[in-house]
Formats: sequence, C-alpha cells, structure tokens
Amino acid sequence: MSECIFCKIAAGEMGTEFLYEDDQVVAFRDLNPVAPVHILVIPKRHIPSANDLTEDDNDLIGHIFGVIRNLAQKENLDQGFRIVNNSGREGGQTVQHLHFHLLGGRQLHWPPG
Ligand code: DGP
Repeated sequence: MSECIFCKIAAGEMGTEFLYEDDQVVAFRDLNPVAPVHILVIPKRHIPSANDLTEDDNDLIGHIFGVIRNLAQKENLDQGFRIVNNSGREGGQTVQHLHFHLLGGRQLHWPPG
C-alpha cells in the first residue's frame, strides 16, 4: 500500500522514532496525543481495519496485546491504561491501517464521545 502513511512509517520511510519494533509490529507516539502517554501499535502488514481481520491473524492480535502490555509497563502506567481500536467511519477511524491506541497517564473517562 504505497499511499498508506502507516505503511510508510512501518517501513521506516518517515523517520518516525519507534518505541518498539519486531518483524510483525512497530510502536510509535501519536502525532496528536490526547493523553500524557499516547502510543500507536500497528502491524507492519497492511490490514485496513479490525473488520478485515481473519482467524489467521489471531496470533498477531495476541502478540500486539503483549507488546502493548510491555509498553504500558515501560511507560509506568501502573495505575491503568486504555487500549482503543477505532474501526470504520462510525467508529472514528481516520487512518485506514489497523492500529491500537495505548492511552494513559491521566484519569480516562467513559463513555467516549
Ligand atoms: P484513528 O482516529 O483511530 O484512525 O487514529 C489515527 C491516529 O493516527 C490519530 O490519533 C493521529 C495519528 N496519526 C496520523 N498520522 C500520523 C503520523 O503521520 N504520525 C503519527 N505519529 N501519528 C499519526
């Protein structure tokens, strides 16, 4: 997906600082943070949204949640954190490459808007 900004980030083409990288995923800070800690964890492979996942991706998603847990520990989010995935237009997804937001460092409220 040559036009996908997150594919470019994952390929290292944007010079984005990675907080974590392995053969399957990268993690980096959100451009427009809404909490003191706001990290995006994305697969390197282009998957448009959660709605495009298949059973073949189950291990990948499990892996992503492990990466998120480790990042939360590194960022000292011992008081709690939130994992967010926006999917589709009504879900508020603006970048069409699967990503999980790790939010923390302040009291988060519910329900979201
Ligand atoms: P969502 O609304 O769930 O699709 O969130 C997309 C997020 O991606 C949004 O919080 C802003 C962030 N974002 C968009 N473009 C870039 C970028 O080029 N670099 C970084 N670090 N974050 C980006």
